[in-house]
Amino acid sequence: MTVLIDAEPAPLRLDPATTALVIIDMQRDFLEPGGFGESLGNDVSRLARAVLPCRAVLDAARDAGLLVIHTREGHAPDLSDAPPAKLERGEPSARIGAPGPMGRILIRGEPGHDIVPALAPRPGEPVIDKPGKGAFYATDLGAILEARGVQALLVCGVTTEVCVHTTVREANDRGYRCVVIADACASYFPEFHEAGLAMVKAQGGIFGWVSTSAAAVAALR
Ligand code: C5J
Repeated sequence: MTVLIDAEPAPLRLDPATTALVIIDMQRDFLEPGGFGESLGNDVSRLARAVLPCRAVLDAARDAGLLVIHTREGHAPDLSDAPPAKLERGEPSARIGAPGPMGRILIRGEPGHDIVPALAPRPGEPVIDKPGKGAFYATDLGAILEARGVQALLVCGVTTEVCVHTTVREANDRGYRCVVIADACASYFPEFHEAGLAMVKAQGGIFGWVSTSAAAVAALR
């Protein structure tokens, strides 16, 4: 059975059996004080608004039997998967790998790398650890989606114009229909959030569709 999701630039018909929810990088390092986001000088409180809408879509997706995938941006403790160009940015005391209040910044296995408790993955839900901004780069995401016959993605998470956008662009080029859930995404820069969403749906949906958590939940119930 297919469902119709209200979206821009136009409503989209989806088959829940071939649709996955992808929640991008809802990690303590980005959402809580003392992590990577704050080390870059950002006001991390701006991302909190995405948690409840994300949770609403997550609950509806789980109830509807969608494949749910979580991603985390981070690096190996020896930093072997982090390019120098990424490592050398920022104040030396607050760079990737530096010690912080939630452990080493953006390092796998450290408390800051965890997904926030409200959105904790359930056993069986794939968690994609990615060294880059896009969730397809240097990960198994493409193979997982292909193996499950996925054709469309509902995309939530942070930040809108960085990891959400990069992932949607990668997915769009791979042929996936992407629906970005506007209020379940957030940015440290409200104007970048708005511009990022506008870019997705412009030109007839050049990268995909934009919808809301309420519309996604209504479609999946
Ligand atoms: C950033 C992300 N903003 N998850 N990462 O560095 O968007």
